[in-house]
Amino acid sequence: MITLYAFGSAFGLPDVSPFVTKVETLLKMADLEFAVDTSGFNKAPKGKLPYIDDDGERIADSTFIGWHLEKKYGVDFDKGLDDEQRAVAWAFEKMLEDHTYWTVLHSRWVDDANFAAGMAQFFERIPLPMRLIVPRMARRQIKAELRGQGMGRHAQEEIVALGKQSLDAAAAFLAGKPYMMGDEPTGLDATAFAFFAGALCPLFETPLREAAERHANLKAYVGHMAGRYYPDHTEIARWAA
Ligand SMILES: N[C@@H](CCC(=O)N[C@@H](CS)C(=O)NCC(=O)O)C(=O)O
Repeated sequence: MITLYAFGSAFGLPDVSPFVTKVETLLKMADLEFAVDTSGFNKAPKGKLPYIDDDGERIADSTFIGWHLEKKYGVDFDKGLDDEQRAVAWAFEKMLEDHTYWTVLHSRWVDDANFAAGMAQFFERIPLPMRLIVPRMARRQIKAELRGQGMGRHAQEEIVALGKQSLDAAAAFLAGKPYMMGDEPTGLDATAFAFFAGALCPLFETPLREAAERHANLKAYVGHMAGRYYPDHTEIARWAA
């Protein structure tokens, strides 16, 4: 039995974390049965979500989870791709996860209005008295991580310009195709869907959302990925319309 440790659905997104959504989508792509548990953050092996428990084996980090599923269940998320295409898929995946991610994180956590509308509301789920302490602590920690990674040292307009460049690049690469790598979904689509849906989330007032909304193909892609893997999440389909 596989258990996916997640934060939980919010803001109309399957999960607040794009990395959790990525893993959930990979599990759906692999047609594997799994349960979602939103109470595992305190026991996360690497202090982050997602991680999974697969019959007693714990695997942390979305990339290692993907590799584990491929190895244990004989899945190839990049089936049909040649070596060059696999290299391109890897590069796009890591652009979104290790670069674009920080621009999205900045827009959700540093901007006061977005924090109040988003994460501050999410933390309302935490029981008292932790609810009074955790949001401020978490925000301070995220700001420190943004600074440590380097993105947080840039001016707001510079961060937006970097995020926009990634979204434009992804939309240009997607042009004329139903999925990122062609006619069939591959592992990259789990990441791309998670990040594009997060960027399009209307709750957050950010130039990154405007940049994503300008790409009709990116919106349509989020719509048909949601229809295929999250038919019950009708809100995403609305943003994509
Ligand atoms: N490289 C990790 C990234 C996971 C990650 O950054 N998770 C964030 C949420 S989006 C997290 O758990 N943050 C909590 C923290 O840093 O305290 C993966 O691919 O799974």
